[in-house]
Amino acid sequence: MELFTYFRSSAAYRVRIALNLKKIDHTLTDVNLLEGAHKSDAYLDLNPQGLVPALKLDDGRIINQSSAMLEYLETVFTNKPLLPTDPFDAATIRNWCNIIACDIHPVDNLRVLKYLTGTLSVSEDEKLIWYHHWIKLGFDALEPQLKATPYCFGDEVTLADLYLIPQVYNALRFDQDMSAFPKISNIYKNCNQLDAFKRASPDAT
Ligand SMILES: N[C@@H](CCC(=O)N[C@@H](CS)C(=O)NCC(=O)O)C(=O)O
Repeated sequence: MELFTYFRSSAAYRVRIALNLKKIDHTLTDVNLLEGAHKSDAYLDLNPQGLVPALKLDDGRIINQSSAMLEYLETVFTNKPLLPTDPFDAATIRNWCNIIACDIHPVDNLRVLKYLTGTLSVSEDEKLIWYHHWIKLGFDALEPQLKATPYCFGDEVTLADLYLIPQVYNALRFDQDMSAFPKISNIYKNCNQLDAFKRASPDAT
């Protein structure tokens, strides 16, 4: 399959980790967000929202939205499960994923930050205050819940780790103070020891 990706896209980073963990044969095609490649007619044919990532299956069908991609990969490629079989445990992990995917990432996304500084003429300092506020609110909720032994839910990597690590990478890039989040910081360190996470990192792609 082919993943349309941008190295710093947190949503694409989640899917890159899954493709690596599940050892799925794939290629990465760069969509340069800074050059506006996601707004080209060719890319809008793939993803009408003009957002990265998009996943093209081997038969040419396209999946948009990283959560839908991860659900598809989890259903079809069962060699490395990323959710436990217990329904309550799986719901707990999805809860953590959604804190990141629904409540942190959308308000700190590139287009939102650009809207703040462009259309609303917010200063760079105020933009950072906005960014740090929403990250802190989400991480405050996650920190007491996560196990960090050594991953989010225990000794197996789960979907929660695939959402958390890209969000922490992004937070560090924006100089987030992580001192109140020792468990999140440990999970970040532990996951980044794993080859699948290393190869998916913006630093490696
Ligand atoms: N909910 C979407 C979010 C996708 C998204 O926001 N992608 C960002 C990069 S992480 C993007 O393409 N941003 C382009 C822009 O903001 O202009 C998903 O999970 O796929």
